[in-house]
Amino acid sequence: MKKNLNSHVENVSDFEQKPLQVSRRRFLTGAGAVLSVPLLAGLWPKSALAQAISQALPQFTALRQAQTGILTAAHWGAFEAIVKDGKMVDVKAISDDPYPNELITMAPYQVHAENRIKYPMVRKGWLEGGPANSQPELRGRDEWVRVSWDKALTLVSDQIARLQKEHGPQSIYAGSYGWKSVGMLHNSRTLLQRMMNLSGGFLGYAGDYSTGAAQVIMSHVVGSMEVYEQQTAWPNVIENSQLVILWGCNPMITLKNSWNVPDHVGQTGFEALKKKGTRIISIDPVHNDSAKFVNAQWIAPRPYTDTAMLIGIAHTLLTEKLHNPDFLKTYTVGFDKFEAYLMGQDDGIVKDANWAAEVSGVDADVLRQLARDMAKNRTMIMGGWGIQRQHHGEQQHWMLVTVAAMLGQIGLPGGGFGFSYHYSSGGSPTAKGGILAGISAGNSPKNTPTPIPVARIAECLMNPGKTINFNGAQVTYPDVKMVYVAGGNTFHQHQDTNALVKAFQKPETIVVNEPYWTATAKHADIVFPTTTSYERNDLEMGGDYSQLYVFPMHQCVPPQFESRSDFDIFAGLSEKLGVQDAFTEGKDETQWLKSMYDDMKTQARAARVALPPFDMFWESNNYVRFPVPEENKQWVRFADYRENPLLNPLGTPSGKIEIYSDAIEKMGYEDCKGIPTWMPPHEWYKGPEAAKYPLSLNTAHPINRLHSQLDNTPLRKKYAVADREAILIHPIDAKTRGISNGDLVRAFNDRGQILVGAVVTEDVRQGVIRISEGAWFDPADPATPGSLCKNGNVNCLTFDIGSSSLAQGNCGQMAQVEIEKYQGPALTNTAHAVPAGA
Ligand SMILES: Nc1nc2c(c(=O)[nH]1)N[C@H]1C(S)=C(S)[C@@H](COP(=O)(O)OP(=O)(O)OC[C@H]3O[C@@H](n4cnc5c(=O)[nH]c(N)nc54)[C@H](O)[C@@H]3O)O[C@H]1N2
Ligand SMILES: Nc1nc2c(c(=O)[nH]1)N[C@H]1C(S)=C(S)[C@@H](COP(=O)(O)OP(=O)(O)OC[C@H]3O[C@@H](n4cnc5c(=O)[nH]c(N)nc54)[C@H](O)[C@@H]3O)O[C@H]1N2
Ligand SMILES: [Mo]
Repeated sequence: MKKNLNSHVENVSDFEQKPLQVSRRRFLTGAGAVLSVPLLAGLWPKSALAQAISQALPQFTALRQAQTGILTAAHWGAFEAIVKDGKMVDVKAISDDPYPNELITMAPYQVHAENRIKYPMVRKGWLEGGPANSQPELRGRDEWVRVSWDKALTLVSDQIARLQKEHGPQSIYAGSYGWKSVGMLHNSRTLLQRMMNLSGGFLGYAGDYSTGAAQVIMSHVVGSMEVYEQQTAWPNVIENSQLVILWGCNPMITLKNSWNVPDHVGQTGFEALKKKGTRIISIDPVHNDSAKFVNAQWIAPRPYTDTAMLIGIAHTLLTEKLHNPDFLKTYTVGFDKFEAYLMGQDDGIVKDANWAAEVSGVDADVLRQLARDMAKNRTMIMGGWGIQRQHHGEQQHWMLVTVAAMLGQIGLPGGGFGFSYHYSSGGSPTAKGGILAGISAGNSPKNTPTPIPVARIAECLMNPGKTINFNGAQVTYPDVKMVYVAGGNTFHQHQDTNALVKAFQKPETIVVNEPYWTATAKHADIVFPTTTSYERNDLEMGGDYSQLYVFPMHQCVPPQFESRSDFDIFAGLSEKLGVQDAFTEGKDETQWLKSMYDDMKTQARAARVALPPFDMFWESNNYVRFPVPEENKQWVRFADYRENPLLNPLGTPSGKIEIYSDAIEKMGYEDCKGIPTWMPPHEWYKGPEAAKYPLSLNTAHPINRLHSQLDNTPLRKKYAVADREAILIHPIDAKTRGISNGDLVRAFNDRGQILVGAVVTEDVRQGVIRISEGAWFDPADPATPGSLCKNGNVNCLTFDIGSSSLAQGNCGQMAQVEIEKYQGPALTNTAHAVPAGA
């Protein structure tokens, strides 16, 4: 079976296509597509092609008779947009979405949001002083000046050309991490990098915010990033798993959105487990929605202590002889070293269930029973990623694999572990057809600098010349003079926002492409107004792992105000930099889409799946759903390794699962050793900081948003409390502080303070507070560092250090905090307001 795309890394491919003419006018009027049904009807069932297509894709002809709107798609699903008088007014989910996501109903509000950036804008200080005298301390509170497109493009291209010449590509950070919108052509980040590669290169990043720690440690332990791999297929899990452990995993929420267009098959898997009555245990400091949905048993540890829990479980497995020595011998290396650690041979500390209970706050008996239940049953451990977005976050997934290896069920039907059941429908069986390749970033020039770990950006800006460890290598931070963001929201994604404010005062020039006045846009010098995906034509796959659908994304409404697509913006900059032909390859939007489609069609033909010609596909206002081969429905991760470890070795140095990694041991890091190890985190309930800040923070991904996306829509009414981001507080913690449901609360520590609205609930463990990531940063007084964020951006409270010398992942899911009832003056939330002059 084909290996899956790494869903965070664009499928990079180059293709030479003969541009074919499709009428541009027809292309732009997506609504006209509805009229073309007779064309299809005329073709069917006469020609051989039509017969081949209807055989391979029965859905393409059978579905979508009663079309009402314009078919498009988003991270939250595919839908038809209803447009009246040039305005998007409503949406309708496609009929075969098994779990339509309410977030699609926000599309009209995305297009017509009040805080759209309307025109190219330049910050006054920068416009008057230029990059050398721009008064960078005014970023985030300066006035804005409207300029023409030509002027804005010239200002930016002049800086790119000058910096390339005077300081080289390392002076321009154009990594631009972020979730942008779906679409294989209008991929803002790739387009930015394409333009930069053609005009001299740029400083990029390594890793991501999602799985920074896990993806690096897993490469050493199982030989691949693992977190973005296809999982044992759902039908196989439903049939064979007797016990499912959700370890820091909230799939019914996180499956709502995907990197590509979601197929929402994952939710049907959990629903099937629930119907069958499969036993499920959720291990999470929060009684999350998934645990409630599947009626799971809830075990609530102290946050950030999962590694200790797992070590305690390992001790029970070993001492009660519940482990599988044959599996460990054949398929793993280094268990003896881990065993010595468990038994305390070096440090004199026996790490049994009692020891783990003392660290994690979970009863030793519960841990012992958990070990026994896991050993007795066919057990699938589904690990989420919040547990690795932590200091020493590498250890959690390493320990999950170690416990799974001790159980010896890896590679068996319904057994082992899976780190992507909660993400983009891992386990949704892979279809057979073609895969769309997006536009590529092209080749990097020879003098391209070494990328920095993505979450070290603020430290990099503050410390040019500093060298850090990173996965056995060293990275030296260059002197960054320009930051270019397209498709990400740095002021949401990054930890320790108040430190970021300072770091963002370092570069000479900051450029942002954005549809909205986010905090990142507000902290820039030059802002290009960008279209939403509903204002342009594109194509996208549906189902990241399943590759089940190909969706057309028809333009629904014209570009709003003076906004332009990222493609047009970078084509414009390329023109000024003299590389326009190489950037566009002489193709317009239509020609790009047709060439991508044709390339995929060729692949599909090789897989014996006939596709309609591009024009017909586009005009049908329909999507393609590829067939799913029966054998893929029973696919088992690691089955081939289990069957023949010599023929199918893992990509690790030993070819086996590495419970001990010689490669890591030799790196000699204090904060990531050769075996999985419990190390107290930077901040936690037993650390010295807990005296002042006793509450442990949980920053889970929001139920009704994608990160910061959609915070500026009416969906907010569903989750905002007193018009701020919600904070979940245990009744006892609330009572001792005199806080009631609905109260305004100030949450604070030494790094920052935020205003949030209280939800008093027993759904959180005592001593834990939850504030979801993604509320837009809105400082009460932008001139005073660390002033109260009026909207509740949780990253004002988190700290900005790497997970360890190994992965340098972010630690967004932890911090010690105190809260109090807010007694200060009434404060208007201005997070979604437009700045002065705009
Ligand atoms: N404390 C804490 N912090 C976290 C996390 C956590 O768990 N806790 N999670 C982390 C994780 S896993 C992630 S992935 C990051 C996510 O961080 P981001 O990916 O930065 O978050 P988004 O809110 O999706 O930001 C995307 C931005 O792109 C813009 N955009 C959308 N479409 C387009 C387009 O077509 N063109 C352009 N130019 N812009 C567009 C949107 O308006 C939005 O501002 O956050 C990380 N931060
Ligand atoms: N609705 C929605 N879906 C999304 C996203 C979104 O923003 N909104 N973002 C997408 C992205 S980019 C990503 S990376 C994934 C994120 O997927 P995850 O990283 O798995 O999601 P989180 O919500 O951060 O964490 C999952 C669970 O871990 C728990 N948890 C946190 N800390 C601990 C701990 O110390 N111990 C234990 N045992 N549990 C803990 C949280 O309470 C939460 O219920 O989701 C994707 N899906
Ligand atoms: Mo993520």
